[in-house]
Amino acid sequence: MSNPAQTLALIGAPTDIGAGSRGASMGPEALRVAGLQAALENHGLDVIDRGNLHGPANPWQPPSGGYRHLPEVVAWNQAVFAAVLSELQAGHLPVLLGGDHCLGLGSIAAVARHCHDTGKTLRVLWLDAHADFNTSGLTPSGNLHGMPVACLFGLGPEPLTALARLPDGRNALTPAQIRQIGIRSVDAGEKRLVREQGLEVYDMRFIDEVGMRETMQRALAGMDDATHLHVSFDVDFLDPELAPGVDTTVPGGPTYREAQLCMEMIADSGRLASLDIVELNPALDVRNKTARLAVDLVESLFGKSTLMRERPGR
Ligand code: HAR
Ligand code: MN
Ligand code: MN
Ligand code: MN
Repeated sequence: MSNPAQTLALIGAPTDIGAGSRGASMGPEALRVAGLQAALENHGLDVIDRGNLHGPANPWQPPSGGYRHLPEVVAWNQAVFAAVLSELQAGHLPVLLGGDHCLGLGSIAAVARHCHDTGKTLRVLWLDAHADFNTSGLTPSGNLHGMPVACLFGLGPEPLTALARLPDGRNALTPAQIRQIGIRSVDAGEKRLVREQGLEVYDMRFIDEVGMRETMQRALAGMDDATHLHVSFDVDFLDPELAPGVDTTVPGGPTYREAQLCMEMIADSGRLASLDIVELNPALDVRNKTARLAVDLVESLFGKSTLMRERPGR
């Protein structure tokens, strides 16, 4: 099965405005230096690099009213929303190069808008060590990269929830539309909210017990021709031994083979239609190895290994 859109548009969003450390602003360039475009072109994909979006500098201030840098986060997300929506409208598959994960709000809000406009059903896979489901009252840090999923559900500051609101007044996301995979660090209050909202979470304990194959079969179940699949790939999903170049490492993530299988099974679904690659922090990386691993995995996400053999049951 081929992907619904074969022209990829790379969109750089060089900011660390929602993070707890500086450096994710260098993420887009590190992914380019690691050869992202050429790697994807080698698999027969048409890839356009749109260059970088622009937005406010990081003022590095403490939280105010429960949020750090809210006006700047809003500005960056508005830019991401516009860029992602315009690529979708052009029939392209947007690949957001973050930047920290607060940008997942603008990206997925644009995808939800596009699905609303075109009658598609949205499915989001959130690959992350974290649930990113904090609110101003729950967050231990005020960092907005810990809150984008809650904002997409309408739980967050008005300028961000407004960006994620559909023309018919609904929020961009409901619990039925998202699957979180690889989760292993959730704050106490955040955990209560995740349960209350009924999020479908395949945490590391679940992956330990049932394996990545069964996990992905469940996460990808129930999609059809009308499904737009969005993957939000927070690089801290990966085990920090493999991927040290992130702000918030959490031990005990997926191994190299588990991560590959996860990506390969998404590729096999044939539904991938938009992607975020976020939280890569080159200031904390070792010889760009985390960026190179991210490129390797994204190749699998677009079917690198699919070329090698027919899989059973396809
Ligand atoms: N839960 C913590 C907080 O809200 C850490 C969030 C870290 N988030 C990311 N993205 N790195 O997943 O501050
Ligand atoms: Mn075109
Ligand atoms: Mn995240
Ligand atoms: Mn994370």
